[in-house]
Formats: sequence, structure tokens, C-alpha cells
Amino acid sequence: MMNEYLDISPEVQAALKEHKPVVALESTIISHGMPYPQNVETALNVEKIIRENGAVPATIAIIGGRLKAGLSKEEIEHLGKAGTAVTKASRRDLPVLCAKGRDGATTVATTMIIAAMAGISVFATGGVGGVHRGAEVTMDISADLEELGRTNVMVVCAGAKSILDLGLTLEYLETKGVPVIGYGTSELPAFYTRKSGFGVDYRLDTPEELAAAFAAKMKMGLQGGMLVTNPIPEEYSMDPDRINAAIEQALAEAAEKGVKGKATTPFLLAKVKELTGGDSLNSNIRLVYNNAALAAKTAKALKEMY
Ligand code: PSU
Ligand code: MN
Repeated sequence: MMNEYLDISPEVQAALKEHKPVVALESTIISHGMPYPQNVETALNVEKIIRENGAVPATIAIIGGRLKAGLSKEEIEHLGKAGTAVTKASRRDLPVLCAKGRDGATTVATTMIIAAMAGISVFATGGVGGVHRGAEVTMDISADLEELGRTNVMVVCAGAKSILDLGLTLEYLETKGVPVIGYGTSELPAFYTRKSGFGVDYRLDTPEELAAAFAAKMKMGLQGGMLVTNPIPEEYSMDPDRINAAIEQALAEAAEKGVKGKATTPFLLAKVKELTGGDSLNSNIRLVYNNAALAAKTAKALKEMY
């Protein structure tokens, strides 16, 4: 084993050995992103969609201090049931969680780290972290962006929610040398909506084009990831005015309560969800399915190139 803390499930290990496409999945979305039992149901459906599209899923988490690439149904059920009792684990949390043998729900940053350790290069999720509004004072910038700047994993997401400062998030990614790709669009999607008013760096239209761009990056030895932003399917997208009103109210409540640090993103996400009801949960689930299918097709195209 390349890393004494890493456990790759037998199925994922076999897939990697046989050069089959593998797609990594995060677990913060399970423990902190959705309520039980929809979180478990969604996580299992996402795995199914990845299989249907010709790849092997590797859901990633920290269980009992072990870095896991590939979870059992029971482990997914455990993370979903325990919910926010499981530590949200970003890069800085790994050393203590592993040394103490604890559980952790992996963010985009940590999922990228563990995927790269395992040799997985494509990862599907919902939304990524970014530069928070007011970051010029708070310095609240998600570790996801640093990770994209240094770890060789393609992240397929539905853009970022405008709880963040999307303009500053793009500036930061530019500084870190991260290509921001729009899948079938030249506009950055904003998670619940297909548009944000901000442009992406490049528009690519097929999984093969995504794979070719990522392969070029890897072959020339450029460190860091690639961010693929895949707009939510039209039929599940939400009314921008309704979403933006909820976001403004969530930001105001966070400021009033003095929410800080790692609690900020989960607080804002939970508030927006509460204010928009079941609709936003359904949209969230649908966009994750959409990203899983694209990531699986891209992982397949990537394997066919090498
Ligand atoms: N944004 C979303 N949904 C999410 C997250 C962000 O729209 O579930 C989660 C992801 O796991 C992401 C993390 O990696 O929050 C970022 O947290 P922070 O801003 O504290 O770095
Ligand atoms: Mn933060």
C-alpha cells in the first residue's frame, strides 16, 4: 500500500488495476449537505448512476481514522445517519482525525487528496467551496480552491452557490492556475441556476473534450486540478429571484449570529434550504445525478485515451 492510512476497497482496487474508469465522490454532502434518509438514498443512487455510465464509484470518507476510497452500503448509511455528528473534514483536519482514529466527512479538498492518493483522477460533486463574500476582511476562502491549485484531480460540479463571491472565486482560481470549464456553456453556473453573469475560461461540449484537456494537463506535468462546471438541467433549475432572496436572508442571519470558520458554509447552506423548502433539495439531488453521469463518461473517455 502506498500510504499506511489509506484503504482502497477491493472493488475500486480491482478497477484501478484493470484500468477501468473510477469516479470519486465526497461525503460532506452526505453528512452535512442533506437530511437523512435522502442523503443515503442520494449517495446510493449516485453510485448506481456512475455504474450505469460505465465507471466504478469510489465514495470517499474517513472511517475510524482510515482514509477510505470506496465505501460499503453500511458505511454510507452510518455517515448519513450520524449526519453533522461526523466532523466535516478539510485538509487541516486529516492529521488529528487519523491519529485519533475518528470519522470524517470529506469536503471537496479532502476528497481530492484521498482520490489522488488512490490514483483516481475524476471526482463528481454538487457545489465547490470558494471565496466568501466579505473575504477581503474575513479572509474566509475555502481550502477547496487551494487544493484545486495543487492536486491533480478533475472536479465535476454544478458551479458554486452565490452564498459566495463568484467573481472573487474566479479570480482566485485564475491566480492558482486552475482551468474553469463550462460544460456546454460559456457562463459559470450558480448551482441552483444555470446562469451567474460570470464567464468561464473555456466552453467544452463533450466528455472526450474534457478528457483531452485534462490529459494534456497531466502529460505536461502541470500540477493542480481542473474545475468542470455542469449546469443544472433546465427542468430542475430554480427561479433566480427566489434563490437570491433566500441567500441574502441567510447571509444576513449569519452576520447577525456571528457565524465563523468552518461553520459558515454549512450554516448558509442549511438556511437557504430551510427558506426554499423541499424544492431546493430536489434540485440539489438532480444536479448531483447529472454531474455523476458526466464524470463517469469523462472518466471512461480518459481511460480510453491512455
Ligand atoms: N457548497 C455546496 N454544497 C456543499 C459544500 C459546498 O453548495 O455541500 C460543501 C463541500 O463539501 C465543500 C465544502 O467542499 O462544503 C466547503 O466548505 P468550506 O467553505 O468550509 O471550505
Ligand atoms: Mn471557510
